[in-house]
Amino acid sequence: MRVFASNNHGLHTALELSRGKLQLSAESPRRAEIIANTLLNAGHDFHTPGDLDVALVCKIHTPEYINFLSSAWTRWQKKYGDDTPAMAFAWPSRNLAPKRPDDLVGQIGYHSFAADCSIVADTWQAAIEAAATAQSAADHVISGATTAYALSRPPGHHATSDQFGGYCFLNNSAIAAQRLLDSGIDRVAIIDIDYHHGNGTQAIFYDRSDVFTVSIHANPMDEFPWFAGHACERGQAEGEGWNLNLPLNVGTDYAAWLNAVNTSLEQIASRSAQALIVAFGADTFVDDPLGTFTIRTSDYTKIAQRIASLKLPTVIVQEGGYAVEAIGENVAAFLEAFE
Ligand code: SP5
Ligand code: ZN
Repeated sequence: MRVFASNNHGLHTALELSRGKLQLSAESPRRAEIIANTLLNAGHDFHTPGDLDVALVCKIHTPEYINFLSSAWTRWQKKYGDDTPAMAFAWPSRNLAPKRPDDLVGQIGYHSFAADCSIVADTWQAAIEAAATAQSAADHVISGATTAYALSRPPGHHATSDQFGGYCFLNNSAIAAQRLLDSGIDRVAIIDIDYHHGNGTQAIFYDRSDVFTVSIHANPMDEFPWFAGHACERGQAEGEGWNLNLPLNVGTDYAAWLNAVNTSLEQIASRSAQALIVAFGADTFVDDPLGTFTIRTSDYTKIAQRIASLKLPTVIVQEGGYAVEAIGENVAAFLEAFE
């Protein structure tokens, strides 16, 4: 399969607040290195992405968010003059005014929703190139390929139109979906099978019916992102009925996960989608340090065969997956079914 990967993802190496401590993020450069090495050894066809189309990104993210992200590090350096990652410590949560502050630190809170994310010197460059892998994978499918894979890092599905969080800055899957629509496709479906709810993708398309968003994930009553991902969230206005959440119990096994995937595929098949995006996180893996599901490497091939049976042009976009020693094999097992 054609793989789009950037050589500059490692520019983003950030800290996350976890159990009261600031530590190196589980979303590490090593993840993408191991995926790349495994896929190269398996004979996949590697390409670097083309330049990201700014007009495309502006259809998914707000101009003020793009301005903020592209200048945050320079402003942080000017303010503090050291190399400590930029993070928020206050957010416009319940009962606080959602008015954008002028000060940089206030704006970091305004433009984020979680403290598992931080901005370092080249976070913006890495995020641009991750989005470019998704754009180029969409372009490959637009030009007639049946499938393409974007080895996107940092991931994207938690990023909303104007907030980063959950290790995500630009919503790579949403950018790929918009690219497909802009090529003349009328309707795209996104199936998000990362362990965590794809809250950013849901929010971006919540009032639209041209993108059917589906997410299968650990119940947000128990897991990040906690404040989105319930089954009652079904879209609004023109988008009502065009968002499907299938929250699953902590500890979900392959049989229950497959059942949810089958439900999703039936729904997608009845929505006249002409192309599919798979937001693929390998954090459903049994040994994932962040997850609790018990999916095994060979299960990824079986689930991918089910998804491939839709016979839709498909763009696969990498999301999470933190069992780094197994992540390459898990991605390879998933891609294998599309060959
Ligand atoms: C793209 C993606 O998968 N993002 C997930 C972000 C989750 N960040 C919060 C993680 C909190 C995990 N704490 C549990 C640690 C168990 N050792
Ligand atoms: Zn995840």
